[in-house]
Amino acid sequence: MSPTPASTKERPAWQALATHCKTLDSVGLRDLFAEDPSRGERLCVEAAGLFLDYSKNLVTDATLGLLHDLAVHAEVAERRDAMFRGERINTTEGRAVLHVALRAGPGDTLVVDGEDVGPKIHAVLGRMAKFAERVRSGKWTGHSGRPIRNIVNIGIGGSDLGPAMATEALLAHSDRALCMRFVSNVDGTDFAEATRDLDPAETLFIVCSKTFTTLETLTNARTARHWCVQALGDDSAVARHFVAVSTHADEVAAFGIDTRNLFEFWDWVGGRYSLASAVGLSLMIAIGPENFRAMLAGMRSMDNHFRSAPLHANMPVLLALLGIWYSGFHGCQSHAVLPYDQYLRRLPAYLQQLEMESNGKRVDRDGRPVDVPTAPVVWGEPGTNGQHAFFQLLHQGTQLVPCDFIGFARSQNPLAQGVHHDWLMANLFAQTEALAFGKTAEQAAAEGVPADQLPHRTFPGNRPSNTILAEALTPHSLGALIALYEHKVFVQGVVWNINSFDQWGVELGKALAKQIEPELTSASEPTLCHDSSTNALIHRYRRWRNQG
Ligand code: G6Q
Repeated sequence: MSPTPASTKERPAWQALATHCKTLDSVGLRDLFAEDPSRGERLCVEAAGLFLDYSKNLVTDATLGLLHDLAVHAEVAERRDAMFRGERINTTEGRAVLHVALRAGPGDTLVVDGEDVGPKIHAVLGRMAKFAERVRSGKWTGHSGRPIRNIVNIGIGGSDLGPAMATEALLAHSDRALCMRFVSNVDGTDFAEATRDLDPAETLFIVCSKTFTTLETLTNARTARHWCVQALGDDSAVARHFVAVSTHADEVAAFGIDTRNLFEFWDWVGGRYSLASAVGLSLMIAIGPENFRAMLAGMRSMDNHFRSAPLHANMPVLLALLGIWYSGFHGCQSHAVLPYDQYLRRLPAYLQQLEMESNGKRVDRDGRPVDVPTAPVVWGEPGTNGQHAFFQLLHQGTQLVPCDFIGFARSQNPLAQGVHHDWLMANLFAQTEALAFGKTAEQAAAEGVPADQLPHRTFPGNRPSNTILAEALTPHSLGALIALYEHKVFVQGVVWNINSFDQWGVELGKALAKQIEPELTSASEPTLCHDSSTNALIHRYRRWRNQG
């Protein structure tokens, strides 16, 4: 691979796009669809059971050609292959990035530091499956011999968002007799509310932490241990009510969890890319090993597509390039993810971490300033709820917000002979149409809108969106969807020439909190050396805290 130039903006492919963008000022989606009646059938791609329609984007064939050139010049294919080869592409942490190995097929070879990691991945998956079956069948009993009915995953960030999102997404495929809870926040309310109606004798905690040193997780885990031991009256209860997921057996043992109850993963699995590892144990217990394997198969199927499809017909590459087109050339600073499926309620939060923690960077892989905008703010809510709230801004606001609409042809809950679902999907299609084509003043006037109201009741259109459809929300399609976005993030990171796999930006606040906590709790008034705002806030907190 050739050394990457310092400036992304100065690259010929970027410059060509900048020039091209100016020529599109007067081109709208109405014209593009009128000029090419087959555009809606042409600008789409199907892979791993997902169908992507990207025709309602502000692009011409020339735009797509230039975006393709950008990907070629950024060596997307070469860098993708380096990731799959297990090279240490996470340079600031000196690690390989091999979450794709977690879902490789039994016969596939994926090598890290000369070792084929397949056998150990499958060994852990096998142990997880055995354990999950024991819990699901009631054979794994608590300290007092009662079967486990409640599973509480304690973890945060990458050790929470994936399993929490996927467990909710696959509720319809879950054992409903089990009660699944997720505790992440150091705010005691999270633990208190998650456990208030649970019987400790029937509750299993999964302490999920790659490092096993994370403040929030260890604080919650200690509280959980106290809650459990106090109720069951015996320290040895921990053995039946706590298991761990981590890369650090020593820390797990130091916490007091028997390492026979440890499900391990490896440092080449990044937190936010770890759902397919033992971090997915809570999910596997909820949906069963077979469904978990179906999710892995969905991921694998998207991995294979990403690895083999030509860049111009490669779904993650297309999503990535379209995102770059809007942030880099249209000034878009946010991106909405709009799942038209209530089960995907947590998907926007999951993708928020995936995209913003991976690509919210301002220096390139060599530490030089990046001279183009990187990750936008990712946000969203399920449809149709969002339509009655923030869609106003999407349709008529002053910002351009590209959107991903995600929907399914068949509902898990086809109430009233499918009436609910047909309305849901009618709304999805209607929104993408309204955003793209809007309503002109002439159309509104023809509908009888009074002249003085026309400015308020016209819709500019030209608001871009992708539509992702699958037949149904299943473990397989969810897996494909997750891998799709993982690879989208990867491609964007390559084009922006940033390291998508570190997260140094979360460290400073953590370090300061460690310094401030004793200042909040010390018996004597501390001497504070912060700025005047932080000092005054700490003083006020101490005053009010101690009055209560
Ligand atoms: C994810 C991040 C971060 C991490 C959490 C939890 O990519 O690294 O969100 O997952 O900070 O870390 P532990 O799993 O080590 O507790």
